[in-house]
Amino acid sequence: MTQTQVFTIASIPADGVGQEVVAAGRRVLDAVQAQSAGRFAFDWTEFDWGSDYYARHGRMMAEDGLEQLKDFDAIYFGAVGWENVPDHVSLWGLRLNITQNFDQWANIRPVRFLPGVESPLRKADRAELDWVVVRENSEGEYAGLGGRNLSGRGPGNEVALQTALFTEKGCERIMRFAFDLARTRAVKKVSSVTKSNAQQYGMVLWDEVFARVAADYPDVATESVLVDAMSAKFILKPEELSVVVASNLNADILSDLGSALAGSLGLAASANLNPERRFPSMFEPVHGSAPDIAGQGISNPIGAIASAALMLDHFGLHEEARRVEAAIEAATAAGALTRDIGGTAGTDEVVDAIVAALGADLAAAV
Ligand code: GGG
Repeated sequence: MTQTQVFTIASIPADGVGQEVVAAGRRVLDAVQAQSAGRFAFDWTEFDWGSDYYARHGRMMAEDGLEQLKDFDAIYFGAVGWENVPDHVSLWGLRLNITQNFDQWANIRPVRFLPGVESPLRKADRAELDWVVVRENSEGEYAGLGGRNLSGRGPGNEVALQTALFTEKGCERIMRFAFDLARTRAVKKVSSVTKSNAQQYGMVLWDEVFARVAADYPDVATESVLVDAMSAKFILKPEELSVVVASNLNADILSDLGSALAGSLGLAASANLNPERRFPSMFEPVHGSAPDIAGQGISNPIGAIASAALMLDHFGLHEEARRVEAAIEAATAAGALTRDIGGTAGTDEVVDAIVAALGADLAAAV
């Protein structure tokens, strides 16, 4: 008898719709596990960290939270942000605490157009659109460097510094990651997002490293585009995109634009990777906690489920990852759509459709 391979997963649903979409992703992974005939299993541990935890303990996660997480194979995350905690406190206290301290320096955010989901882009009906935003996830504008001072001068005189950090090493590793990813794709191209006309230190270093790294990948096409022009390109010429590499803030903004163009922020998946695997990587939908719809059972689970597919890839379960992605497509094509993408289905109905599609594809294969 073959031994079951066990993957340990720390789940942190955290705030708002994070609770519903993590539960949805777990249901899909339960189905994948059940269909594996004992080949592999997921061993879940759930952590109740987040803004409710903050209300009880005055912090977003346990003091030794990183120690508790460090030996898991992966972290499955929901969303962070609630009205009882200032946004910068909740973000730095939980999500960024994990991404920064576990050196999850590569954040991949695929932009996928799904059948049955209307895009605000008319072009999406005519062209095959599929690109991935690679976000530098450890430094740039999110380095957390700066401070506030001079408040003693009185009201209206305070000063704040928010300093972006660009290191040659940080730029080089994310760019090599982007080029290696481009080599695995049908269109071998990397677009670098810059703003070096205005930001003459950090972004000029970014451009120089990009040119140097590009020279090692002569088989991959390149372009360097200002962030303002890139946002126009996302809308006007998205068919020219394959891998888009950008600094922390620029990539965050562009990936929201990308998922909105695909139909909804609720669809977008992401993986925060520590490629060296010194620490667990973290998988989460791009969207936040959505307080306006939380607890109503209507949130879109697809971003979280597609993030679970990225986690399967991370475990080396590539066939299963493709099956989950195909099941998502089958569900949307059949009209299992939440309200944000023009349907009337609730979260559970969409999960039911995805789980059914997984079962149907397995039945067809035997
Ligand atoms: N699941 C992603 C999430 O909770 N995001 C909350 C957020 O505000 N993130 C800001 C950022 O990642 O830049």
